[in-house]
Amino acid sequence: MSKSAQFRALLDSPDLEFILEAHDGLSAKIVEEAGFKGIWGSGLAISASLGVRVNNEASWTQVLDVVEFMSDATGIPIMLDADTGYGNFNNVRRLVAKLEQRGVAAMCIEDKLFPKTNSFIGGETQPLADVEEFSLKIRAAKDSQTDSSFSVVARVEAFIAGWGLDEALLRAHAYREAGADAILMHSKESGPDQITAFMREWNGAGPVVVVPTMYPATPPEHFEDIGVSLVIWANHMLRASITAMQSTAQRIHETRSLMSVEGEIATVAEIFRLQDAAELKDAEARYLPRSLNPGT
Ligand code: SPV
Ligand code: MG
Repeated sequence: MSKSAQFRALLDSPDLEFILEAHDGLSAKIVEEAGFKGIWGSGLAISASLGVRVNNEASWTQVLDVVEFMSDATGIPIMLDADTGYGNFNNVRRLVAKLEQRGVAAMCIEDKLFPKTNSFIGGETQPLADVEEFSLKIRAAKDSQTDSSFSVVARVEAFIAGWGLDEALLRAHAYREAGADAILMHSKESGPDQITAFMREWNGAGPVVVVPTMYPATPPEHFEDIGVSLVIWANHMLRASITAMQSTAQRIHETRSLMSVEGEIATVAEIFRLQDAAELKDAEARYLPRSLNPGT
């Protein structure tokens, strides 16, 4: 199955599925090795790993380069968090073409304005996109894809921006009607009540994706019970690496020695394994003339 077909199957399967954030080739590979069936190419995590803010400070082609490394490094599908689509319908059409070329299975776009602002920073003051304009953007994305399995997920920011259930439902139905393969309903409340209320009224009108960053204590069974299709663990590889890197940097700096961390961090051999250095060694034995390959 192609990566895009694999991702579509995650959305359409009756089972609750999970994908985890990655932000570069290495983290993507680690997510795959852990057993996940898909990867969230998080805008927050990719921008943070590049040392910039999430407000579209990294250009869309710079993000594309990162997601290409992620795609090359893995065999499971990636959904790119494409923020607001980096422009209007026309920018989105070109984005879809480029994502397809790079083997990215899906993209998620959100109904806010370019340049984007993070949903967890002062959300109430964030203007939403016009419903018709955003619906047509989804339509343009769906019309422009050449791989019929490429998925477009429409993210509704109504709850984030302080609107209620009616606005969330109106937008979700409009985007589904426009061709979205799934709806991502976002919430920043500390419990799942907004999502639960939405799911009741939505009544199975299409696959729903959620991002429980702010309601992490919700048991997975609850998402199953209310009919969610896909859960995104949106930033946990980045956060884990920040904690590990801060601690390692501090300890090496304070002790002026590597012995404070040696034995607790990945070995150099583990780096080589993750890079599949063994494959290159095999290839050298086959393709390098013996005179240039003294190791054989
Ligand atoms: C991201 O991971 O970049 C997201 C999810 O968009 S959130 O940060 O929850 O808005
Ligand atoms: Mg994002």
